[in-house]
Amino acid sequence: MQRAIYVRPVGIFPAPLDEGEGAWSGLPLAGQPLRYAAVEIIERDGARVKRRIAALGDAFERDWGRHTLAASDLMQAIGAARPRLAGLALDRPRIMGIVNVTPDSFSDGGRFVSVDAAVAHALRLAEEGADILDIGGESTRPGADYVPVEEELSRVLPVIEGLRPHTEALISIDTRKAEVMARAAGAGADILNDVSALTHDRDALAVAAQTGLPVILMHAQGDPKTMNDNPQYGDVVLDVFDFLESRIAACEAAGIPKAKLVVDPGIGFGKHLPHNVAVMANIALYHALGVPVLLGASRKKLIDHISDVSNPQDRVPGSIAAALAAAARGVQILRVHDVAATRQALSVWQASMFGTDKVLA
Ligand code: 9MG
Repeated sequence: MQRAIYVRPVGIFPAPLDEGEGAWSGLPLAGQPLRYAAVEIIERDGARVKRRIAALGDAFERDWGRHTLAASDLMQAIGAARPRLAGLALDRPRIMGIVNVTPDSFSDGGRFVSVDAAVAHALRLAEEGADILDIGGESTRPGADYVPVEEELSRVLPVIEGLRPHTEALISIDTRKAEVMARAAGAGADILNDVSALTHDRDALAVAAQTGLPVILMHAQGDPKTMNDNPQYGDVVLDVFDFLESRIAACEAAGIPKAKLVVDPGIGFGKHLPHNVAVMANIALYHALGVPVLLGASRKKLIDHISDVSNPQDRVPGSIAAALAAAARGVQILRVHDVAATRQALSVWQASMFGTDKVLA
């Protein structure tokens, strides 16, 4: 369903270390040490979309007519601290390291197809500072072929079983298939990461609910095989919001509480360059969904489109730029290939942003 009003926090800045009583310091952003100073109010009526920036005072004083309650609910959702995700505090940006257990992975060329190599790679990412290890056995890069369930299970289960006793990092299973979700949960996975937001497999909602695990709901338009042929949107930023909001509602109706959900706008999934950059520039809008936000831009094609870097392994600087821009907008989880480089960049970004290396250590 299409919303009539959306609110995006803008003017995001580090919270003053000493927020003296009565001192104005903006409004809180998702329980992070960040504040916002203004909002973009977006009104939508069919194809008509009106955007305007309002200072917080104006936003509160103005009568938004029949939208007043909705606007205030959205601002409430933007401000609320997010609960821990599988025990992980989300008051600072967290790193999800990518472990592709696929022969055709788009960026590591299938280098980690053997179980031992995949486990060793994952443990190295954990050493380098990954909070979450995302294990995937089906490539979802544009044009990728479908992988049968038995094949996917044979790729990911031994890796999860091999990893579980050796790391305290959280393990997420990147899959669209209900059976893989259930078996991965049994093998010790902590989080489900579904690029189809539990729409691909008709059993996925029920099975995800049964596992009791948190779920990452990603937006995609179409199936990986053909998704980037001709993606169509009214307004990509708002259409993605509406889709994610409807998937949160579907999860809640299926018994998955909102406290266990994460949303992800799905960079590159049924999106061309203008769609991807619009979503990244407006990513703070998704805080109004009231759940943590994840961004996965690492080594993706959009970096080539922007900077002309055809080899995915040469896209580390662009990947880090995307991650830092997202962190500055309060995005809680960054899905990356290059954990050590991202960790270093985030640490320096945090120190420069907050004036201390202690704030988010
Ligand atoms: C599996 N996978 C590939 N890209 C992704 C992204 O951007 N987000 C999430 N959640 N998963 C992804």
